[in-house]
Amino acid sequence: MKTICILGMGYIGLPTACMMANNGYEVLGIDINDGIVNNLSSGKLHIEEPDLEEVFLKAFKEGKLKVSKKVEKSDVYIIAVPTPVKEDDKADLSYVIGAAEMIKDFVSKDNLVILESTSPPGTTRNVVGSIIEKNTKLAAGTDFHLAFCPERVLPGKIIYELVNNDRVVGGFNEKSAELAKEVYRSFVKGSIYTTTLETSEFVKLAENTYRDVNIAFANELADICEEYKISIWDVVKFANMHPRVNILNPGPGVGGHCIAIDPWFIIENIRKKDTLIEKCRRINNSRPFVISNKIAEILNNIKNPKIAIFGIAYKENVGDTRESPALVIIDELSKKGFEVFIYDPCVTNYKGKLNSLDDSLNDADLLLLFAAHDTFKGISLDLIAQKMRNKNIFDTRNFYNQDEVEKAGIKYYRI
Ligand code: SAJ
Repeated sequence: MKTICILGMGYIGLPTACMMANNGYEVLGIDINDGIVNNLSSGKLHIEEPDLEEVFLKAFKEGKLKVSKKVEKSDVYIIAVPTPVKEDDKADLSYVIGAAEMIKDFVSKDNLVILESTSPPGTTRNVVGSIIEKNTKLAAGTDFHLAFCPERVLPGKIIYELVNNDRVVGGFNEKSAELAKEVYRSFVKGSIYTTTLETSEFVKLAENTYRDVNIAFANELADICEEYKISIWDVVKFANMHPRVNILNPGPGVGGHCIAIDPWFIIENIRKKDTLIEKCRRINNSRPFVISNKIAEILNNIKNPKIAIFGIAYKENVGDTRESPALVIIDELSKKGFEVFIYDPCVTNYKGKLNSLDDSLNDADLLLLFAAHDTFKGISLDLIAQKMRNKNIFDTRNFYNQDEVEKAGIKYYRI
């Protein structure tokens, strides 16, 4: 197998395409978005991610990675398109279906088709496999090979984790799994385990759900700690000194394109009602409202209150605002009549208005620290205090040191 066609040039498809192109394959990257295709075809990236530029430019300059809107005949087809969640909390498989439709006329005998997009169990077999089988009259597992290879990389560390993380590859049968394993082996240094299609689909969902449930637990503990007037941050720190305890951090909500979405895919087709998974999703989704209510209490007596929000990316040191709870907080605060100024030097593709540091801080009544970007460490607390009208910091990430904040004459509030 020498040629690979990858559908979806996003956060996962593009880095994967680069790695495969730099490790022996001729890769054709496909995207339905003209802007992305034009940019990549002229050597320009649309995603900010450490080390991505280097691997992309290598693949691009050596002619191993080409980008187009049109699928061509290949040995391997990899689908790496988004699977958002719909209003009814069910998976929106329209991009996966669209991608399968795009390749169905090209798949021929002995080709390998891989789904990477996080999907409800059964999607590889019943959606992707079915579309190809119906169209080609070829049988999955015998005439063509079918696999699910979920990505596990952390935004902000994508290239490192793409190479070093272990992978769990599901196959229609052993042959399909082994062939898919071989493709990833070209650049993955971690172990690659093989299993069935549905197990690997479920494993991916279980990983992200584990994190969501753990964060919901931390958020619930945070609320309880508040009643007891003890610090959740101390509780997490000390509890995690136990060798078998690892509580994650509470926060202003769970964002991003994975953890806030994937738990719904586990429960969407099951008979069991009232699941822990759904409860945890709802706890995490309620966080932006909890935070905005607390801010409203703090600023209760202030006329025409102005809030400076530091960081609206869904988490620290990334530029991605997808599913960011900050957007819900901004909406809530605006509805309550607050003037909200946004300072986020990491974010480049936000559709709303971003403000400068000065414009955000000048005469502000409260600084809300949402995403704990490293660059915020360089902004002195004295400068912050000097510019604000009323000096309040609400820290959702345990980012600031309370003593230092108070020494600068700022009132400090923390989850
Ligand atoms: N968060 C907390 N408390 C924490 C950790 C995170 O509130 O202790 C919040 C973050 O602020 C953020 C959200 O959760 O809003 C998700 O951040 P994250 O760093 O936990 O995860 P993602 O979404 O950036 O990446 C996850 C990873 N999954 C796991 O760690 C199990 C990554 O490995 C996956 O590849 C990725 O989802 C994905 O694409 O599925």
